[in-house]
Amino acid sequence: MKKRVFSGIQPTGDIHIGNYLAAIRHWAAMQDKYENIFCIVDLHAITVPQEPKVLKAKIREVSGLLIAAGIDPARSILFVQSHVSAHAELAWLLNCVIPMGWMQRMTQFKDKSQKQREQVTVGLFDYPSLMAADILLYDTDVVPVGEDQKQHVELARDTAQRFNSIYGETFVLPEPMIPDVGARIMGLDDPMKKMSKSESGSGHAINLLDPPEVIRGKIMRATTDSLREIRFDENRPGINNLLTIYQLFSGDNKAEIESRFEGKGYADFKKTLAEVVTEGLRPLQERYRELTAEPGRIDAILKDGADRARPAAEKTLKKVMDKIGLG
Ligand code: AQP
Repeated sequence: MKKRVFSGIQPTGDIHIGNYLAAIRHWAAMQDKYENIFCIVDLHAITVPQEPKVLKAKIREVSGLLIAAGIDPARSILFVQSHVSAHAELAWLLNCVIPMGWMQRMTQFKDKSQKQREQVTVGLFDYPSLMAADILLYDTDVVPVGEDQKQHVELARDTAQRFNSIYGETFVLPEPMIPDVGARIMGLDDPMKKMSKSESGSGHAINLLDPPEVIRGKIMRATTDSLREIRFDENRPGINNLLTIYQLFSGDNKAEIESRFEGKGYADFKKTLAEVVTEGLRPLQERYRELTAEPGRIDAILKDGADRARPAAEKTLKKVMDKIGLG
């Protein structure tokens, strides 16, 4: 029996190479090894304000990008979270099991609530409970994510354990799967901050649909340091981040890369990096254009995905309600 993978992505902002290198490309690569469910988590997206028309369009855009990046709807289930109501229902039930103290320790809420200030919603605080519901509904074994989501997957596991110990064996305990390289891609303008969709600076992130000249401009302006040596060094976050991006797109090892750029300047390295990233994204961009030229194709894939996800989700929800004594 193959293990089950579940992972999600928010249809917010522009999907960037951090999302791609740490999560999406691994999802695509592991499709034969695991049984896969990938979810466009629109209920998570509304934990911060969204423009309704933009949100609707982003759901299609992100779905199209996942398919263009290699998620095969024949081998994997791809669907939109709000199309399967069991996600919101289980989140409520888990709210009544998760202690407040666990939620108060979540660092992403602390970071995001500082950005939102007076607009912070209860939903933003409750985000990890909904994420636990997403994962636990499908008897998930493995959750491939970037480093920033590790704490939330651990909370899902702790929640499963707590529920099982109160009500008896119910949930499978999920494990996070974090890549060894590229688990946290940093912003090009500020390599101390993780690359993020919600950062506004035009030089912050390389987006998957950026044209070559935009990619080149962002990389040429990327923050480095006043040293000249092109070497992997965690104490030099700017150049280290660019080299990591180079490593992941080229597939070469660190020693090969360092010797290739020995004695070269930052400008030469950045030009080559821009070419490698542009070439790495070209097939994905072409497939995305082909896919979006066919009206209704993405909607049909998403409907089929929800129809395939729903029975498993409803079965788990019913089991949980029975255990709690509801209905
Ligand atoms: N900078 C990053 N480096 C590595 N992995 C990252 N991920 C996000 N940013 C980086 C991973 O991408 C997957 C999907 O992300 P998401 O949209 O569900 O969640 P997020 O972490 O909230 O993404 P962003 O880009 O930071 O968006 P905002 O600004 O809206 O918060 C996840 O596996 C995530 O770990």
